Amino acid sequence: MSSVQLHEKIPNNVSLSSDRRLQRALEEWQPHFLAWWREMGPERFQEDAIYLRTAVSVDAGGWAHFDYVRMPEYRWGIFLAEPVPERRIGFGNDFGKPVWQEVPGEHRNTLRRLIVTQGDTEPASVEQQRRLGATCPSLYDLRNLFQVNVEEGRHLWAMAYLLHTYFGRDGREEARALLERRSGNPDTPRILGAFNQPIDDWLSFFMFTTFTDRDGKYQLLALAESGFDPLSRTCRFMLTEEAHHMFVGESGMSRIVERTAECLRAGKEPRSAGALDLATIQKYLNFWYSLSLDLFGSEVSTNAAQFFGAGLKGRPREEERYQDHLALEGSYEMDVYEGGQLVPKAIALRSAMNEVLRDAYVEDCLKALGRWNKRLEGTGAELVLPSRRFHREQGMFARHCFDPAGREITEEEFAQRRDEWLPSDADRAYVRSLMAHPVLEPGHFASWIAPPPRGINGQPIDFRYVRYDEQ
Ligand code: BYC
Repeated sequence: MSSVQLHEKIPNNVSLSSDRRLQRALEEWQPHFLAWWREMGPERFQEDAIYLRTAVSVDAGGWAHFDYVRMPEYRWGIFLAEPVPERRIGFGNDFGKPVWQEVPGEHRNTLRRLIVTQGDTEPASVEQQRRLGATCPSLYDLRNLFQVNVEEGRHLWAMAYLLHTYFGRDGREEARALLERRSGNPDTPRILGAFNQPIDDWLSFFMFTTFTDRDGKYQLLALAESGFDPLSRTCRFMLTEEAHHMFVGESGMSRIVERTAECLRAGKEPRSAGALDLATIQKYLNFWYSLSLDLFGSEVSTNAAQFFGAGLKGRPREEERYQDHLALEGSYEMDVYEGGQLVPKAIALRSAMNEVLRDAYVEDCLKALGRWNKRLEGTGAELVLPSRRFHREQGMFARHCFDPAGREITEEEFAQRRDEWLPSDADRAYVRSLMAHPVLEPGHFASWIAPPPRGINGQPIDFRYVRYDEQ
């Protein structure tokens, strides 16, 4: 097993000290990262002690250590999952050949683009969430937010490491640019759509961590299959952290839905009881789910075919789930536009890889929804996933309008009914009014969210997860 160097300036399990040039390059990047964190990381609470989990080893059981940490002192490190001995490329044109430990020249640009796109999302999400501390529903939730934020920071380190190590000068420039783009800034936006949307309230935060982090899970699963072994190992370790982010989203939403269900069962209108009504929850769900569907790219994509053919980005759990790892002959049936009409067509499987990945994602989202709906049992109400054609900005449905059931409608009808389906200004104002103040008393929770069933790492629910103003 590779040993973990925890006490170096940059904690790592990649023997960083044996490569002085790389170590120097990353040590030069580190202060820029910290300056970015101070400028664009969480507002307030930077000097407070937060009960955080830090990666200390990469083996299955004991990689996490919990303690109070000030966020700027978090031990952001470089951790790769253990190598799989004799690993071979699992799909595409080079199927069966040994995996690459260096970047093959012919795949250099494509691979760099994939890594930059992945890397760009990590700081973006921290920027999007930076103001949430001011309206947190409890210390428990505040701590979870910061845990997600520091781990996104670590994921940024993971991608910056790959760029510095394998892409020379271009890689160093790209790593700097990851710290320079800004979520939502029209002049220097983040690369992907969903990462330029503000996340200024906790309903959006929990929807984002349920649906957008779940895109992260599927993209990481696809990149974990990569023939470029350092990327695969990096993504495998990131997936262990990603699971916690989805837990934060899904359990946060469950607790919101539980509060709403309590009101409904008691015959109270949720808004009158300081909770969230189901119509508002559904609209936020529609919004974040549709933006997250966009993150899988076009239904028919030559990029996706190229990524697969080159052995750079596979299908989740390629070896166990699929028999044909070349995907040269199969096809995928989907409706496509021809002469303005949607008609069923068989698309060459490699060109449909974005849709294959999106299918796995949708199936996983349905499971999350099923768990939320369990909380609503007995109320006669439920939440649903809208059609994947609804409110799309990428892919073939982007130039058309659909209602949430997937029925094609005119632009005028969409504009007229938009506020029935997506958060209106009034909905956003209501959500903001519910979340106007932070709840910072240990063990207390805002009116719109139920307490969690248990605390973090065996601690009680009223534990001081954030020791604010104690420095
Ligand atoms: N917004 O063939 P197309 C995560 C661009 S989340 C804006 O349709 P392709 C996380 C595309 O770049 C996971 N632009 O798509 C979660 C291309 O541009 P160029 C992040 C978009 O290339 C929460 C053009 O449209 N990881 O980790 O097959 C918190 C046509 O491309 C969008 C990855 O995404 C969009 N939504 O697939 C923190 C994995 N969609 O080349 C973190 C790496 C597409 O014409 N990225 N475009 O300039 C990829 O695998 C692919 O780039 C994509 C797109 C799946 C995103």
